[in-house]
Amino acid sequence: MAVEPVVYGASERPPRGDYARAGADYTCAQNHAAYTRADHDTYRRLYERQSALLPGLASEAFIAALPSLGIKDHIPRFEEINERLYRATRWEIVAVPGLIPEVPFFTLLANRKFPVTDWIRTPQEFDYIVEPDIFHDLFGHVPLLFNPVFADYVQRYGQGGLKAQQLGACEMLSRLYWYTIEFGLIREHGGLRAYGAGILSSSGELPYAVQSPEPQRLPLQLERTMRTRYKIDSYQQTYFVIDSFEQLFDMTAADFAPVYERLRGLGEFAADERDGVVA
Ligand code: HBI
Ligand code: FE
Repeated sequence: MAVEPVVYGASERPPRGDYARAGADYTCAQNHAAYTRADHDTYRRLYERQSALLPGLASEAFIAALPSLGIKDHIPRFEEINERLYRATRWEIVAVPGLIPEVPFFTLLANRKFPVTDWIRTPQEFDYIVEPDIFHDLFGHVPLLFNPVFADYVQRYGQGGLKAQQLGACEMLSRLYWYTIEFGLIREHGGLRAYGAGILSSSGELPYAVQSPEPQRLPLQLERTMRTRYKIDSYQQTYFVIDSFEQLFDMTAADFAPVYERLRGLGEFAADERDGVVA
């Protein structure tokens, strides 16, 4: 499909986080003409800096999948990515105005739709932004949706989320999302590599998560992970390590209801609490 010419700032930029433009399922249209030259330049610069950091730090599956994003010198049109993504794993990305409530989020994932924030950070926020913007979602999350095993895990996670919501267990399940899809590490060739989007889209946290002696790294274990609290505005103090994406997929085959019951009676771990078991 020929890449259509980019039109700059042809229409009013939707105010960041303007949820009035979203439908009942919290999705909205990506107004590609509304991005300004500065928006496209920010995307290009972020992509350039982050992709240069990947060798030796990002998982092989991520590095292999990244070119599937296609465009790197301006913000891609979602339909261009969806053409390839749907062919690869029957997933598609949908535009959202930002973070959305858990049930609509789980519902989209359960239907193999990944919500991608449609605005980009300002040049002033180049190095750090707390909430996920289009670069975090596209660069961090979308490439691994081209990986069939990981793509099936994310859908299963969404289906599990809808069940967790009925059991009042969203907080425990969101820790699993946090410590895998957002901040997960994987063992490769005897070393550690990042596969979590929050690490892969961060210029500072990528080397920190994989190389720093500061944080603790534990083997991913369902109950320990679901009992471990996390912080959203600093580097992680605990990372959980898997051996393969199959391990993630197989882990979510079980019914989590009895696990939630068992965990409800047990205490939680602080984000930096050490218990001696090292990955
Ligand atoms: N909304 N757009 C968006 N992206 C997310 O990653 C996201 C969300 N809402 C809720 C959420 N993540 C987490 O609470 C999950 O753990 C459920
Ligand atoms: Fe994310």
